[in-house]
Amino acid sequence: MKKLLAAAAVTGLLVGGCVQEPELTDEDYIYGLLSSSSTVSMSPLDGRGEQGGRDAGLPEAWWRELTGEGSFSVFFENDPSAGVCTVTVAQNLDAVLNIDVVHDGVLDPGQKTIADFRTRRVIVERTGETSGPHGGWELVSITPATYGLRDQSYQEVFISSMRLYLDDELIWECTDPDRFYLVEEEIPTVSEGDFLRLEAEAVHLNPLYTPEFYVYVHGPCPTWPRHLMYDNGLYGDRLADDGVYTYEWYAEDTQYNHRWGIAADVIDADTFRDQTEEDYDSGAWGMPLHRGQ
Ligand SMILES: [Ca+2]
Ligand SMILES: [Ca+2]
Ligand SMILES: [Ca+2]
Repeated sequence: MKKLLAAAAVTGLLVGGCVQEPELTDEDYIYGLLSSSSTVSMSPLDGRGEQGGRDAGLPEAWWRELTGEGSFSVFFENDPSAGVCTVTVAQNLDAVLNIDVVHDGVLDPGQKTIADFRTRRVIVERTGETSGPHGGWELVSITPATYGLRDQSYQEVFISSMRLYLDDELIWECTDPDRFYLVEEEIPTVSEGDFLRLEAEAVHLNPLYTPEFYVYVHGPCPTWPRHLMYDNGLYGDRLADDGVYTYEWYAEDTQYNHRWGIAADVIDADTFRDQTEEDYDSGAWGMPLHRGQ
């Protein structure tokens, strides 16, 4: 049966080359541009991190494992015939949280279900020739990607700010995930070896524990693409207990198959208390980075 299907697919391709191609609409071109763009794509944040960590109360090990990514959806916020269009892109993310809370040197994780939704808004413009790639449509600006639970009524933890410093100079910040950044001029450039500091804040709508949550950075970090951020006045954190979580490091290419980008990721302390309850709660913001020399 599989062979028959494959043969039919090849035949279809051959026939397709002989018939007149249907004319592509602006919507088709924009979908093609956005779905193939590494700037627009949104990482599943499934990179591994250092195990344990310095703080008590953390699992012995945890990582997300992707089980399925929904189709890449685009929602047009206005008619592209004007030549400028704002588009929301969205993708479901199905995964499991592998989590081992028993500190015994034996990796024996439980699993919690992750049903997340990722979204980002973009502005595209028809700046080139309509005969060019993607019908002349180009990506002009993007918002950060926001990650959250598909059932938003259960989400209690959210990232509320991110600031990225290079050599102690602020190179990118966000306090509103609906803010647009020009792709050419406003996406920060990071090279291997750069001295970086990420600061992030988060909120908990219904805190039960102290700490309320844990904050992680995903990016070109040392050895692992994910690290715990600190609000203890150490490891680059400027002020203890001010709600600003910090990680400071020299950029390294440890993202394996992931693109060059950075994210702040908050996980509810309740999620980390055990490895059995279906209580996964997390939110994140992510931005691509330009890769320097
Ligand atoms: Ca264990
Ligand atoms: Ca702090
Ligand atoms: Ca729990």
